[in-house]
Amino acid sequence: MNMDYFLGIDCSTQSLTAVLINLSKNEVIIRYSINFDEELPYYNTQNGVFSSNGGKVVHSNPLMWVEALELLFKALVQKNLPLNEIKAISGSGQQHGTVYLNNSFETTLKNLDSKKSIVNQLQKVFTRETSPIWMDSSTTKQCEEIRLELGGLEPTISITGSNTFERFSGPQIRKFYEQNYDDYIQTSSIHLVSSFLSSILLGKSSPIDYGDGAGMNLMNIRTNQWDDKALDATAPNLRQKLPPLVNSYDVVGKISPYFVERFGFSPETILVAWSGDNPNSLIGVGLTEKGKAAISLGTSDTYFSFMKTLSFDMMGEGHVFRAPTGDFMSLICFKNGSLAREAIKDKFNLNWNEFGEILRKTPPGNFGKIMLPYFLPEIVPLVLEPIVYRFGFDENDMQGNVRGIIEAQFLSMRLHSEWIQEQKEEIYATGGASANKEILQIASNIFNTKIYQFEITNSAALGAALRSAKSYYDSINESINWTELVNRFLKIQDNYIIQPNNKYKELYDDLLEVYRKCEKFVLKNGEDPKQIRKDFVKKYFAN
Ligand code: XUL
Repeated sequence: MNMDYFLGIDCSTQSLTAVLINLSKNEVIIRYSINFDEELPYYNTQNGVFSSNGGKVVHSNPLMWVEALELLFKALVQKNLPLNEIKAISGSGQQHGTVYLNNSFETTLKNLDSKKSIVNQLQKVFTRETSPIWMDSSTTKQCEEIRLELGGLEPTISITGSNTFERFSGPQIRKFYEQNYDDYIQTSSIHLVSSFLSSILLGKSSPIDYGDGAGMNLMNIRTNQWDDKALDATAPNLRQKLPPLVNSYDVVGKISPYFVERFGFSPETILVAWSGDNPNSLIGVGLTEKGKAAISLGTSDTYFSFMKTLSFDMMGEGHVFRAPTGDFMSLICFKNGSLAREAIKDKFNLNWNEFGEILRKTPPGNFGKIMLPYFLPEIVPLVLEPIVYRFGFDENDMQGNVRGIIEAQFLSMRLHSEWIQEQKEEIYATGGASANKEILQIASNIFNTKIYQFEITNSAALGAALRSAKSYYDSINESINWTELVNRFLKIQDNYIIQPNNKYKELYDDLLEVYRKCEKFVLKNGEDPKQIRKDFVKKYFAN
C-alpha cells in the first residue's frame, strides 16, 4: 500500500530533531534528536552555544547544524525508515539567528560530491565563522540606531511588527557591518537558520519565508516585502544580500541529488519553505483558527496566539509574525518562567505536590498579596536588573509567596497580551509546568478561559511535518483544511480540559487592575497602588 510519509526537521538551540509522520494512518513514526553538545562535542558548545562578554554575546556554529543534519539522516537510514517514500519535507529553525556566506556558497551547493560529507565541502563558504543566535543581547546600540532612523517606536512597530530587539536579525546584521566592515562587504548572502538549512537540502540558495522573515526587523509586516527604509537603516546594499521572501507554504523545489544519492531519498521529494520554530509550533500545537492561544510553561514562559487580523503591541513588548497559514501570530516571551517558580519552591523546601497543595488551599486573590516576580532580568515588561517586589507581605510568608508567584505570572501574561484584540476562546497549555493542574486552574481563572492540557513533544518539528503535508496535498489538488489536518494529530481528552471558575471572574478582573497599578508604580513612576489594593482587600477579604 502506498503510504504518505512527511518529514519535519527542527534545528533548535540545543539539538536537531526529526519527526516523521504517516498521514495515511495519522501517526508519528519516529521522533529522533541529535544533541549538539553530546554528539558533536568537538564544536565545544555548551547547551548548543558559545557565549562571551558576560553572556551578552551568544553564537553557534552553522557547520555544526549541517553536520547534525548528516548525522540525523544517517541514523534514519540505519533505522531502516522509508526515506525513499517521503513525499515532502519542511523544517524549522530557532528564530532570528543569521548565517553569513560568500559568493562560493551557491556553486559549492550545486557541485556537492555525494561520496563525501557536506561539512568538509562547506568549509570555505562562510564570511563569519559563527552565527549570532536569539540569545545574543549585545546589540542595544544598533537597536537604538535603527529605531531612531525609522522614526521611533511607533513607526518601527508598524513597519516591522516589533520594536527593534537585540536578538533580531537586523540589529545583528548592523553590528556585523559596523564592527567587521570588510567581512560584511565580502558577504554575498545572509540567511536565517531556517533558510540556510533549507538551502542545504535544496542544493541552492533558498528563499526566506514570511514567518521567519518577520523576526528580522527588516520585512514589512503588511506587504511581506523587504522594507526599503528598514534595509537602509540597517546596513548598505543589504537588499542584494538577502534571499527573496516567499509564503511559508510555498514549495521551494525538490531535494538535491546529493541527498538522493547519499541517503536514498526519492528525487521527487518536494521541499516546502522552512520557517521559524514559533510559527512551526503554532501549527504543531494546533493553533490554526481565531480564538486559539497557547501558553508554553518552560524555562521561560511564552504566550502565542493565532491572529486573523493584524494588531500591534504599541508598548513594544510583544511581536507579530506571519503564521504559516498566511494569517498572523503573536508571540510574547517572559523570562521569569520555571526558574522563578523554582526559586520559591526551593526557598521553602517544597516539592511540586506540596506546592500544588498550597495553591489548592489558598484563596484566589491571595488576601491582596501581590508579587512582581523579576527573579531574573525580565523581557516583558522590560526589567534589566533582577528584583522582586512584594505588596502586603514579605519573603518569609510561604503561602503568600507560592500563590503570589503563580498569580503574578498569569496576571502579567493577561496584562501584556491585552493588545491582541481577538477574543480568546481556548488556551492550549504545554511545557513542563503544564503538568501541574493547580497552576493551570489559576491560569484558567485569571484568563477566564478554558485551558486544554496536553502533552506535546517536538511541536516545532511536528508543525514542519504537517506543513509539508499540507503543501504536498495542495500541490496535487487534494487540499486538506488546516484544522482538519492538525486535529488528526492532537488528541485532547475530556479530563484534560480545565474550566474557569466563573465565581472568580470579577475578583480577577479587579485584581488585574491592582496588578497593573503596582507594575506602573514600580516601573513607570505611576500612582501609589495603596488605595486600590486596600479597596480590593476590603471587597474580597474583609470579614
Ligand atoms: C522567539 C525567540 C525564541 C527562538 C528560539 O522570538 O527568540 O523563541 O525562536 O526558540
